[in-house]
Amino acid sequence: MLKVYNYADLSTAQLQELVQRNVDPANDIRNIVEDILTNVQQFGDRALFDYARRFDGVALEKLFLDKAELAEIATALLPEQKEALELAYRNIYKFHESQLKAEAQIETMPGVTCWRELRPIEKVGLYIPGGTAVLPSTFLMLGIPARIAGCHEIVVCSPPQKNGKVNAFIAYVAQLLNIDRIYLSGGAQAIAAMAYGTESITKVDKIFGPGNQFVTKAKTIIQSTTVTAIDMPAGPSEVLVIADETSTPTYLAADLLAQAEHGVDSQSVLVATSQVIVEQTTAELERQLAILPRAEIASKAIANSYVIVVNSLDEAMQFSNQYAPEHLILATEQWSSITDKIINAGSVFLGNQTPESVGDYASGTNHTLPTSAYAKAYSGVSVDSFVKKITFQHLTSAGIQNIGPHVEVLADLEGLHAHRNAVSVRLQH
Ligand code: HSO
Ligand code: ZN
Repeated sequence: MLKVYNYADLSTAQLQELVQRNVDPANDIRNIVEDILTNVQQFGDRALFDYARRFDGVALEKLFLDKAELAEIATALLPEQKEALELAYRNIYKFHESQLKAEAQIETMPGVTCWRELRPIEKVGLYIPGGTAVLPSTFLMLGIPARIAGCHEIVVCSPPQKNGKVNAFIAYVAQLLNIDRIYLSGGAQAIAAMAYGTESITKVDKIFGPGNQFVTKAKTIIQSTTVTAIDMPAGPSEVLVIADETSTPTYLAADLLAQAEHGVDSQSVLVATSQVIVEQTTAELERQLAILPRAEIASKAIANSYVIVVNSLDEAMQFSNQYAPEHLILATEQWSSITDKIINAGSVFLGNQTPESVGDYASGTNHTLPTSAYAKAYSGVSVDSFVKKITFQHLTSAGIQNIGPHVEVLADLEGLHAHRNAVSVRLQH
């Protein structure tokens, strides 16, 4: 059951311990992952076939599914399933499209103009996990901004099911995104394939997507050893819910459990100003948990979760900013009075009618978000994650006359004569 703490009674050390999570539990798997990376780098496709046999239990005939095969698999969908995926697609597309904005050209002084232009990252790799829950929504969350950004090549890897295929929902999303090939590779080996390239998989410039601790470890290793970038270091998913006497315990319990069912290492934190609400929520949580199909996973996550009782919403925000949650739910009618106090959070859900689930699937925001307090410095995935912003400048002859003498002085004070000269030769006539 949920442990309950009183904020006022917690020492700084205890607080620090409570907000601490994911202190690289995956370090002990480093050797295994490094082995996989080396094998894929050395043996390419052959290693991928081999790992599919060993880890996914399937003897693949070929490494990918093509457009026709994906279309055939997707015929299994019911009309309402297609409709829901299409609605999610449209909302996510609409919201992300608004992120593509051209910036103004700025004349910093007469004749000197600076600006930035976006260019897509040419080749991106999307990792769509298989695991205990297959998440076609993650495919939408990564594929849509990649398409909007205009990435030239989108490589998609997903672990094969026992029948050597991918799940029908993943196949349908591939159709929506106009992706014509899914590589049947999962785990650290898929990350290695996209980072190094193999005979059939293109080496990409940036890899996106969540995964288990092997995937995450592989991503952090390739980020520091190759020029391939990653979206962000991903840890177990988490939610922090702020509640007061205007909250509804049934909703609170449901939101905490929605997070908990993701994985045994997920964390759900309730920060409440009302002891009564806490008691009602924990009772409700027991009731709802008992009938969840994924109760076994969720109850382990709940055992790893807690409640903090605070004196005010301000105090709740203080704790939340220290925790820096991936998802923050302000489950109170007073939400608008505290939103400007939010400093650290991945994505925020305002009021009692805004469950995290809507953002996980379909409201339009991205669900690939910074976990493990990375929200202190990272943003969630967006179109920005798929582009580079290149700066440009142009000087007219009046511009170089205006700025040149000052740059000569600056070059002099740094003792860089060739720098000064590059300006001086232009000022002489
Ligand atoms: N809450 C997860 C995303 C997700 N939920 C996918 C359901 N499907 C991480 O933001
Ligand atoms: Zn979720």
